[in-house]
Amino acid sequence: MTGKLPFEALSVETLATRLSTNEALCAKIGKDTSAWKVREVGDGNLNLVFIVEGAGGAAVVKQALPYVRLVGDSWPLPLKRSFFEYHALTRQEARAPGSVPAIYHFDEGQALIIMEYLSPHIILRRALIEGRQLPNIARDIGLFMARTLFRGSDLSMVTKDRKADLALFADNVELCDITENLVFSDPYFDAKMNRHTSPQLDALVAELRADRDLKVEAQRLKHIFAANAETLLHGDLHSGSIMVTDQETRMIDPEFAFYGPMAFDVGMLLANFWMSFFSQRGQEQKGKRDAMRAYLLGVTAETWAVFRAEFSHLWRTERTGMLYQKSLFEDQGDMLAAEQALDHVLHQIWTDLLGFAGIEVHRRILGLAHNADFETIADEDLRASCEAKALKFGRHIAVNRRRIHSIDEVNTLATLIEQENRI
Ligand code: SR1
Ligand code: MG
Repeated sequence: MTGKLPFEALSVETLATRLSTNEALCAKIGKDTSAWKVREVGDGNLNLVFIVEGAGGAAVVKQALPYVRLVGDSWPLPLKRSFFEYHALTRQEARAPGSVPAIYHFDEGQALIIMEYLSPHIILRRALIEGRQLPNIARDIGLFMARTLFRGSDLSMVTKDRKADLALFADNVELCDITENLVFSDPYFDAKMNRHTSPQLDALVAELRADRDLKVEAQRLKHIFAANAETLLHGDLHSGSIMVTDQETRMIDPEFAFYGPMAFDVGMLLANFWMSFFSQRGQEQKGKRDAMRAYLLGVTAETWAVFRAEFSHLWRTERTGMLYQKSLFEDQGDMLAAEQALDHVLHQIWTDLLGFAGIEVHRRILGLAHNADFETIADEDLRASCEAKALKFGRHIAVNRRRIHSIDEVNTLATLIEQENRI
């Protein structure tokens, strides 16, 4: 298959024939296509994902579709998202080695990426729903975020290179548009594709949509998201974009990558841990989840601590970009000025991440794209009760983000809300 042929979606039936001459794939899994076994495993909202196993091994073939898979061809979406995913993966590998799957081949015309089959990894969201406590995720994800966000910014990069990269990713317009609408706006009015657990949440949803402070804050955050091209973001760093074993953690699916505020990836990620925390009560049929809840709050605290420590380390050792130049601070013997500036930068990330986290929680309960943490709770009253607590938590951290000073404060709030009786 070459990039010159017109785009055609692969299928389980056609994949072996169409990729039989792909050298990278054959080198990985073996040339004998009669031995290839193909499964389609995509459970995300947008793309096709195949696992192809041959006599010599296995690989993943991911292909974008010209529309949103979750909705269908009534919602067209450009194939070029695959181009952005490929380029984001190469940058993430360079900036945080070993944190993403290895890439074997990219075909722009067919919008497909052939990459490493991660096994026995499973999606982190799935592991958390099952109540599994992964020992390394906070460390691995904290390091990934600090390294990619710092090294993709003007704190580190040569300005000319960063501006060229900024221009490249600026074309990922349609994926940004999804986030701008689905995350920041739709949850706060009666948008067409929204849904929520009804009628249980109706009153609370009406209350939130009439909440002036919340709506203004959501739009202030959207303004930061759209106008603050600080670094190359993953852009969709939730627990469904991370694959894990007990030992290993890999980040996948950066098709939403673009230059935006550092706090966005961190906030979205932490929101997904807090949502997992509030969903645990709905998963307790097979046993209490007290230890899991404690684990999840520990993960949020450790992730933020690792992020801060690594970001601070990079600030002190790799600050080679045009921002906060060493020539103004350390080179003049003024170490404290550099530390003071670091405090400001980290404080801004902290304040903004709380806002992004709050609205990420809201959009997963009020918008189009829900998450399995809550969706797998079959008892709707129980699900609504878990969701209501999460909504209340999200509202508090978004609106009060400038008055919250530590992750312990946030986790105490989560614990108090979890223990309250509501609905
Ligand atoms: C229409 S796409 C809905 C969501 O799926 C992706 O994973 C992103 O999170 C997006 O917001
Ligand atoms: Mg995805």
